Amino acid sequence: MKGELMGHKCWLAVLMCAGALVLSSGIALGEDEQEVLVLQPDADGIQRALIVLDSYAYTPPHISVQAGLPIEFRFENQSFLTPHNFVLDYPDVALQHDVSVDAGDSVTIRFSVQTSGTYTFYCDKQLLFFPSHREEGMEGRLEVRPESR
Ligand SMILES: [Cu+2]
Repeated sequence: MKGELMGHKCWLAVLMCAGALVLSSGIALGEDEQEVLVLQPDADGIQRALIVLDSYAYTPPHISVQAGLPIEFRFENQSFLTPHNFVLDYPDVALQHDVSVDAGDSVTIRFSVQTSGTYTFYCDKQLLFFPSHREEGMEGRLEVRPESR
């Protein structure tokens, strides 16, 4: 493309590409060498993520959010028959959720976390005497970054 033909739309495209690069750099490596999805607030200030539940994993398994800002998680259970859930059990910091998602279903929750730290979430579903889903490895990590000033 010739330079003199670059109108506003082209520059907008260039800016969006640069923005995409910045966004993709949000996928960083954690201390355990696994990918962490680092959420930034959308234009409306909400930090959003889609989390897929399957047997026996969350995708993505590691998510980083900022303390004090609203978080919106949409859970999609892609298992054919197996119900899963999303449990966060930290009453000391008012972070308690037990969200059940039926097979093929989806559920959206909104919450926020005031206290920075690393919190483990897991699925505690269990069929009869079989190991629980958590024992099968169905757990993940929510990292809460301190509020920026
Ligand atoms: Cu499960």
